[in-house]
Amino acid sequence: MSDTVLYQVEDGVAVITLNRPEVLNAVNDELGFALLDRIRQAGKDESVGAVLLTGAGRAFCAGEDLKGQLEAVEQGRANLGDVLRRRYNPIILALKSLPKPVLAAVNGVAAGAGASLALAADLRIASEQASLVEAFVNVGLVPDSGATYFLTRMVGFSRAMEWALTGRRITAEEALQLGVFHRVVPQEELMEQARAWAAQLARGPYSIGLIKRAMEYGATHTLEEALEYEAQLQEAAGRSRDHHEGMAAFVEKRAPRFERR
Ligand code: LHQ
Repeated sequence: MSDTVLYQVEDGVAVITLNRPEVLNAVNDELGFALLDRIRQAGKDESVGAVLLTGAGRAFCAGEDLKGQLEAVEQGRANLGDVLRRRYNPIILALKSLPKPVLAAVNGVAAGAGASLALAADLRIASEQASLVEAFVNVGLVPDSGATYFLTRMVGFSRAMEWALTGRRITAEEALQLGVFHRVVPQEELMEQARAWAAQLARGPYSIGLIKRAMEYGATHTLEEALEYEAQLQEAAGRSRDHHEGMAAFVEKRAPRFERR
């Protein structure tokens, strides 16, 4: 397996680390496909209850590897639509459809498709030095890998347009104010806090996967559709052992012990 993506399971958390620090974890074919494999592996592994996605070195991810991209363009073998369909889009969909919470620990700059990766996580904890750059416009491209979908929903159309058209650096503080980052902590505390938060999420009930689905569905459907979908998922959650355990723990005034069943 490629060492461009590191994978380690501890405390029920699959820690996935993008690992090309010399190019700020820019994504080439090798890293992209390794990342997809690792996300799928975390999905299948029953001992994994949450995923923690981060980057090695001083950056989270600088997006597509522009050096490789330039070479491909000059050799006439670049089809960016294909790159997205084969590599990035499956990664984004794999993260969103994983029935386990995904926490991004944004340890530095997240640019272009690298920012989209952070946005595709369910939650984001970031260091004070982190930033987001919708860098696409700076290299003559359009926002991709879900940027148009995530940003318009997270910060509203007007702000998303400004970020996309300027390609300016969004500080951790600004992202925190707008709710794009959920927590911002000093750099030296980032991984410890991220691991603790992810481990806590991993101890959650079976319904966590359903919650992800319900929230995504509710954000893109009518009230009538959302109500019906909630009813269907609640029926499933209501039959889970963890729901029973949750009620029993409440009545017995103790902490629940969920089994993700
Ligand atoms: C890099 C990169 C990089 C290679 C830094 N590639 N080496 C999807 C599908 C298909 C095709 C195309 O695109 C896409 C979506 C996209 O992701 S498009 C957007 C691609 N990304 C960017 O445009 C971001 C480019 N990088 C930057 O703007 C800056 O590097 C940022 C703002 C991320 C960080 O700036 P600094 O902290 O000043 O670092 P730096 O620029 O000095 O970079 C450090 C090294 O990393 C440097 O290498 P060197 O050998 O000079 O030390 C950079 O060349 C390399 N690097 N990003 N994407």
